[in-house]
Amino acid sequence: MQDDAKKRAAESALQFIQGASVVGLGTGSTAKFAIEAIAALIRDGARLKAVATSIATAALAGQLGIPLVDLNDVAEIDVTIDGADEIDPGFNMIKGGGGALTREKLVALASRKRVIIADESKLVDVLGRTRPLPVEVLPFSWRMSSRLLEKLGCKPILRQSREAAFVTDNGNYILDCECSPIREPRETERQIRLIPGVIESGLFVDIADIIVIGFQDRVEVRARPQ
Ligand code: A5P
Repeated sequence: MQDDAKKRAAESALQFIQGASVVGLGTGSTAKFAIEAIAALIRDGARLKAVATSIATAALAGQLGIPLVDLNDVAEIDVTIDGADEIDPGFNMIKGGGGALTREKLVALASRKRVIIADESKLVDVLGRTRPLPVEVLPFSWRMSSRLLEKLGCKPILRQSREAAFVTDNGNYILDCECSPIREPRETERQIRLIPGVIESGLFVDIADIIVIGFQDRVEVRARPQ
């Protein structure tokens, strides 16, 4: 059922790629539905190239026949469609449940339009209630970064994968930080980014332009409040 809602949101988001030539492809189970729908457009003759936000997404896009291009080889991305872990009423988000937050943020920042797709379970009143905040850190100094995150009031846990530290596509670690509630996402983001060894945080502020929310029986398209 949740998959139906994700798929509904993903398919509705395709309206925003009309006229685009370069699209950003997000990461995760919701983005996967958008990637499949974009592949279908290309099979039907759409002339699109894509920038992937992760190795997993690049592999999926490659299998589906989507022409990929490196972020360094495009001046700009027309529109990016990606998922989210939590979205607050101001369109601030937590992302990085899949560990792709750094590339996701870079691709979003290189995009003229950012469309976020999600099922209704991702809507929250305050960030940090249902999910920890992922922070990507250099392995060399992860314990120091972790201690400094604790000083900000967070409880960081090193993400594990098969009994070893999870390693991102960039060769780094993820600290999943319980810092609930995140009432001032912009300020929290600023403070986290000042910590030595932090590569990127999963707080996405002023990034989502449009959110497309899939419900069991409908889709809602919302534009970011100004
Ligand atoms: C990947 O690192 C994340 O930012 C995803 O975009 C986010 O976790 C949403 O994933 P799902 O669509 O699988 O919930």
